[in-house]
Amino acid sequence: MSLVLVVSKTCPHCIRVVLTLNHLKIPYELKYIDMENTPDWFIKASPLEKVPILFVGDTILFESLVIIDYINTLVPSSLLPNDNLQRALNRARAEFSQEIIEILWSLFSAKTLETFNLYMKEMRQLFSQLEIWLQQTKFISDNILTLADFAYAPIFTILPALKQFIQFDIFDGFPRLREYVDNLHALPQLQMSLVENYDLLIQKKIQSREPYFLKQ
Ligand SMILES: N[C@@H](CCC(=O)N[C@@H](CS)C(=O)NCC(=O)O)C(=O)O
Repeated sequence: MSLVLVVSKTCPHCIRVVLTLNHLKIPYELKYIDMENTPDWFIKASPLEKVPILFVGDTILFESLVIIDYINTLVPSSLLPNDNLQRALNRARAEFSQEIIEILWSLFSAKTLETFNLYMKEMRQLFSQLEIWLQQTKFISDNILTLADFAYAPIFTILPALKQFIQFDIFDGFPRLREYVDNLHALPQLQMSLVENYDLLIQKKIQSREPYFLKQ
């Protein structure tokens, strides 16, 4: 069955799907769309008008975590644990990453010091949970890389792209999380899943939101 993945270049939900396909060496066609100017065919195809969507033949899959779950079934060696409860836990921890994406983007778009501090507080609460999990296992849900880690891998790629603009240490007080993120960023599959001018695109996107920390 042919796989056609529709993404936008800076979307973390999309990069996690590209990464999973690349990691599992599954052939696919990639279509980029501009979210500022979405084509009609995309609006018709995507139930929530969001990327990513995956065409599996004529069937359209949406929701990135569901898509990577499906992709994982296409190969004999699964990235999910065999045990039903551990598999459910893996999915639950992957779901937790959705919350982090939301707050991270809000943090990097915050217009005032007050909202920035508010999002930072929320972010640090979520980080505390990740730090607890990462004290138990090397990766987010196991001592080996599992599907849940593919959910987290693209989230923090915006940090190296923005390093010249950031004067705060988001991982201060979270040593295991810092280590985990460094390990994820060292994955060659992740770097090859980012578009060539990714850093520049992220910088432009954040600058266009005129966040508080850029104005200091
Ligand atoms: N829960 C969805 C979220 C997808 C999502 O929020 N995608 C963003 C881009 S990263 C989007 O398409 N937003 C609509 C827009 O930019 O107009 C998933 O995991 O796939």
